Amino acid sequence: MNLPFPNQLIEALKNATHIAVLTGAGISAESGVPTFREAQTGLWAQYDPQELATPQAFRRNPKLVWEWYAWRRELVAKAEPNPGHLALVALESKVPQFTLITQNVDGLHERAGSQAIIELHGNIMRTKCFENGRLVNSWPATNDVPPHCPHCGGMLRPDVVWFGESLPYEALETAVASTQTCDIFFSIGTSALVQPAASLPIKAIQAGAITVEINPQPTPLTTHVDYALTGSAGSVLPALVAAAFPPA
Ligand code: BV8
Repeated sequence: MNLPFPNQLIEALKNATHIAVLTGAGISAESGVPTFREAQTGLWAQYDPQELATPQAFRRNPKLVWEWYAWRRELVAKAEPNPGHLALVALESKVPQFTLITQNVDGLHERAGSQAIIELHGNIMRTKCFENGRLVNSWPATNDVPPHCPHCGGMLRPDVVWFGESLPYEALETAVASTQTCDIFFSIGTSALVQPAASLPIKAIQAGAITVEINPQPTPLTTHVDYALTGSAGSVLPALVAAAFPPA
């Protein structure tokens, strides 16, 4: 791990007025939530997540897709925020403006205590009707898998953005706006492959922000950022925040 951190990066953090952060599945890896592209474990090893996370897959086999998300929901419910999530909460308290943009659907940033969260891809703990799009908090307990909407009888689905579906307009607009005004943009724990999220760090670079990537592996973004910090979010982030804002 890159210790000590470059002085210029530490100074930039200390003087930043607006920090924006994009996170991906990697920041939840140390909470025990498998990353999106890691081989799914056990029963799900035979499926490609990219194939399952689509409306076509849900129409073709609603039971399989519903059960995949039920398995993931259960796994996420047992997970706890890790030091990487908590370091972002600490960082948020140190700067005048902080924008946290996440591709993750696990809700761990919220459970860690982050405030300004933009969920680009929705949240696996919320459920909505596949037909009318309305959020549903409860439904009649039947043996139906997937269960049905109490309002229209349509099938229920997780409130996440599937491949081929548009991102929530407001969320994307706010995320793009933050790339234009932030002093520093972090890309943490993402393979930088999924669009349009992966275009956010590029927009920040074009707007003149200082850019930082935190990832144990190189990504298509690595050669474009100012600082590529090689390592896990759970160890690099706490060390970086402590270096820039030493405990009193
Ligand atoms: C859309 C929710 C308009 C569901 C997800 C250009 C423009 C627009 C669209 C496209 C485009 N080109 C292609 C498209 C289509 C598609 C796309 O991007 N395809 C890719 C694969 C080429 N995009 C879409 O369909 C988007 N829709 O743009 O609407 C539209 C409409 C119609 C037709 C066309 C366009 C919707 C995308 C959202 C899909 N939904 N999730 C669910 O979760 O089930 S995306 C999914 O991937 C997850 O949300 C995940 O967060 C996201 C990104 O993956 P990562 O987070 O990066 O995770 P990954 O496993 O890949 O990587 C983990 C990283 O962590 C690795 O780098 C690893 O090294 C690192 N790591 C591991 N351990 C650690 C760590 N890092 C730090 N610390 C550690 N300890």
